[in-house]
Amino acid sequence: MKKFLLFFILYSIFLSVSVQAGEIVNVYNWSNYMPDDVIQQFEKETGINVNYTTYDSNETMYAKLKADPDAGYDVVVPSTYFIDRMRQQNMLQKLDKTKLPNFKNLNPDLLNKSYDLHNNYSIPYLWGTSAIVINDKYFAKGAVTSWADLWNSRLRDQLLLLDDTREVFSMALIVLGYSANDTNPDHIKQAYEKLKQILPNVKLFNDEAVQNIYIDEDVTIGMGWTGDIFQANQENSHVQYVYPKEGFVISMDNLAIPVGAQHVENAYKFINFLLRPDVAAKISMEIGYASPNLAALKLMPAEILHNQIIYPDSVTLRRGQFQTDVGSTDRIYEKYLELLKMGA
Ligand code: N2P
Repeated sequence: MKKFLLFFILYSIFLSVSVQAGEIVNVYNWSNYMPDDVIQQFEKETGINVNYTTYDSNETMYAKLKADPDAGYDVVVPSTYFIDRMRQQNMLQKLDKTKLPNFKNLNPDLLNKSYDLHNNYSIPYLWGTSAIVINDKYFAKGAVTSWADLWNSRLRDQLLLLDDTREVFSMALIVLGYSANDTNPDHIKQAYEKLKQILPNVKLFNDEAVQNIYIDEDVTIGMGWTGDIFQANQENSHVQYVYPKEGFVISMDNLAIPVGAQHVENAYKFINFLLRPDVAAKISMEIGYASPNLAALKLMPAEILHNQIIYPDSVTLRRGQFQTDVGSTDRIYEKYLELLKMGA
């Protein structure tokens, strides 16, 4: 009996170790960026466990991988401008597209861009914008139409700004008439000076709880990202998204496999699963960001495809600026954001 028990214990340890060793994928994604049931569906269909952790900014994810390339992440989701940087710094694996048959579902218009000319390192996941958010109980429609309006002294201590270096600076650069991807240190300094003037209006910087803050009306005006505001608007229809007349930023986030990934085959399976039309449609509709997956768009109802928060019309889209890498200038941006937040 004892021997049998010992054998049984050893056998179960062996089993659990071998299952865990092969059947896992470590996914490191933006917070609030994938529905739980998509993860569960993948686990159920494949038997691969998803070890899912989140980050709040490209900078956090990048710093973690830079400090420890063997951190064990198998899939990460950098924005295009970080794909560019990480690819150049040999932080990402070259992808074998034969392992991603669902790649064919992607919109060709969103592929082969300068940040990764042949999509050898990145697979588009979702795209979206950042714009003004108002609660129309407190701000009449049409009363706030431009980023510049957020500097109005009547908004003292009221604004939510995204806790994201490039997004905050883009707002100021656009107001000053510069590109959101400006690399001229003098322009960035001017943007910093401009942002210092908005500080008295800032109630908080946040990027992880944005939707709840607007739903609960803890803040009734500020900035936000597409998906957070789509979801907030579903819960509280007074939360509205306004595309500023001076222009706004368009960003896309992309699936990639870091060089240190230990479960590469599972990473491919996971990415290919996310590219499946039904899965991509579910993600886009639940999270509220636009899908780069053409086959998925075909599965979506008209009310989603015509939702102005997720899919702004072509005239509005023309005011969008696609976010690109600013190289080492990013350090200047980060330094100024720190200074700014110290004064907040
Ligand atoms: C997820 C935010 C990701 C958008 N909550 C940044 N492009």
